[in-house]
Amino acid sequence: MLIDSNKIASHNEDLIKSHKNKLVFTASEIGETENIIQKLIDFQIAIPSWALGTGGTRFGRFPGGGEPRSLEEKIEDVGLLHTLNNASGAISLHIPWDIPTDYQAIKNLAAQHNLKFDAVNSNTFQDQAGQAHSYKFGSLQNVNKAVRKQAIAHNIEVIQQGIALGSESLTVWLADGSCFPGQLNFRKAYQNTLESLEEIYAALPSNWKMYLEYKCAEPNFYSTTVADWGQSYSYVKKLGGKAFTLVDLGHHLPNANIEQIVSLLLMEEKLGGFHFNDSKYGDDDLTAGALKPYQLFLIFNELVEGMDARGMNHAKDLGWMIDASHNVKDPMEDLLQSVEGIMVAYAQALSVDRKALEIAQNENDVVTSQEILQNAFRTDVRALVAEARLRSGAALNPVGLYRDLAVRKGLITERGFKTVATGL
Ligand code: AOS
Ligand code: ZN
Ligand code: ZN
Repeated sequence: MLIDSNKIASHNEDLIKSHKNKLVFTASEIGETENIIQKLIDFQIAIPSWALGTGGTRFGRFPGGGEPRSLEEKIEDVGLLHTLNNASGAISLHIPWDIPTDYQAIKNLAAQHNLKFDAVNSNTFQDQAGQAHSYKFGSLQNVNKAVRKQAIAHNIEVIQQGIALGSESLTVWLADGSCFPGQLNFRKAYQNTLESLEEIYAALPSNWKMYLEYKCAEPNFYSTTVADWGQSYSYVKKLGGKAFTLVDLGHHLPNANIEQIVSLLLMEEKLGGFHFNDSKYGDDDLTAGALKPYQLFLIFNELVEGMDARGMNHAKDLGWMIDASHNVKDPMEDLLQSVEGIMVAYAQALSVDRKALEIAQNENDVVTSQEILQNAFRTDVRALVAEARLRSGAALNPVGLYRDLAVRKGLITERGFKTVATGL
């Protein structure tokens, strides 16, 4: 299924008048907007292959129909999203859920949809059929060397897969940890994990990055071996210049100051990238910006400030990805909403009056500092995000057009109602 550019053009035609009115008003509020719009056009957020099907919970799963049955169909789905918003120009694969049979064909298909291959993800949190050793008691941390060797070999295999596709980074998320006090010697678990990571790191090509994701809990509920940013930082610092910490917004203890974590990791040159989502209780992967949009804005505020201070390219120098799971929504609609939420937060951060903020901070003018941030957050920047889409040939209202074109119905006709996405 493909979306005709004429359909996008006529959708935009219908909305253009009211859009232009909003844009004029936004520009009158913000002032210089061209620079912001260009940055929004350049910004791309990778879509994880596992977010295109309904995730479900351990209690049940309610498939939505027309879900991708293969890697090819996952690429087609991301292609549809990218056609609608021109902001989802990359896919992140999960090995072994997404092993290609024909690499060149997969690369060609991705290129047809203007998609790049973002970070490849390894999986040592599930046992696969035919695997010699179980990960029940951890992978890279395991007390049994044979298990560690198997998990290391898997990660190296994932790097090879990524090289074949033109990916340039590996994301390692470990379920490793313990369920009960006393189960694990923390120091030995750390040492084993470090040694294992060193072997994987040694297999990275010179232009690659390794992202080490942390998570405070789940699936282990007493300890996680890479539980927080300090622990991830301690590993990546020892590993070397190609290793970075990855921040998944859903992986913190309640009330953690994620924007401060981001700022300091950036300063230490150890921030690698993001898994965007939102959450109320834990890693429940709600739509990015659905619950705590002010937090998302504050995170982007630190990103823009810190990246500009280091002369970094916003679009290229960090890995931007969504990590989400969907129980009741059409996953494609949710992803469009997530991208929009992220873009809005980024646009708000770009509109912050940084000079005025710096002056207020240096004068210890707490009220003015807060006013500057809140003013940026409360200014409606959606017309800027829409304008970025318009200029790059995408839809003014992606979710609206997705519905008008009955994309899901088309996918169900093509693929059938009872489809099961590969993966979780
Ligand atoms: C797990 O909680 C992490 O967020 C992972 O990044 C990710 O969800 C997983 O690798 C996908 O299976
Ligand atoms: Zn994640
Ligand atoms: Zn997660």
